[in-house]
Amino acid sequence: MSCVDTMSIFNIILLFSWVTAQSNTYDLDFTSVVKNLQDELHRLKIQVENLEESHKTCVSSLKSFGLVHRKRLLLPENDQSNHVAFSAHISSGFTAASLGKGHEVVYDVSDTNIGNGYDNVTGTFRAPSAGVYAFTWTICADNHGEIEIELVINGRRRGVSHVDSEITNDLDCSTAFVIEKVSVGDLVFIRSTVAGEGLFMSDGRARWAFSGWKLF
Ligand SMILES: *[C@@H]1O[C@H](CO)[C@@H](O)[C@H](O)[C@H]1NC(C)=O
Ligand SMILES: [Ca+2]
Repeated sequence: MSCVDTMSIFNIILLFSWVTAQSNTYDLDFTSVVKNLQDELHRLKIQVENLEESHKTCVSSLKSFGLVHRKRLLLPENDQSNHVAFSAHISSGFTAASLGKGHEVVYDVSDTNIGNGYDNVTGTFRAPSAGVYAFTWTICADNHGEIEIELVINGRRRGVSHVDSEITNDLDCSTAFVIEKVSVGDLVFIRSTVAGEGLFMSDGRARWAFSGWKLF
């Protein structure tokens, strides 16, 4: 079933107004003209009524498809303009000395970057759109490794985690999770808060990772 084009109703209403105006201005010498116009007017009235009726039927049958179908009609499935999700990891192990204190962690491999918000050169995620986002990160200490890491959103600490692996051949990982409302253009990254010590693992066994996605 196809919907009645509302423009055609408007066109008929315009014509209807014009016909009404014309019939008011013609004098009695044009009785036959007026009669023709009245006939035409009557025909158009019926047509408008029919269109209104089928428009009503059309709208109620669209509603009966339910919420999911109505959403699909408004938002095509291939519309991904609002989708944001990224996931990145560090490609190899490193030392505390190479990271240092107060430095941004760069996850050099982008696994997923829908919306292109994550930059694998700087390590910063820049929110492509406003919304409520989930962020998660994992840190892994290798031999004698210890570090504290914070999640920074617009310069403010929004999460923190710590690993400490004192013993050789020991391995200690930590995963943290934060949900935060962000505005478009907000900057989100992971940073070391201390100098740390020892080694950090990021390989086939366990790795440093940073992910985020827009919930709604
Ligand atoms: C880093 O990001 C660039 C630009 O998005 C991409 O082309 C490249 O494949 C990424 N590199 C890795 C190792 O993920
Ligand atoms: Ca320690």
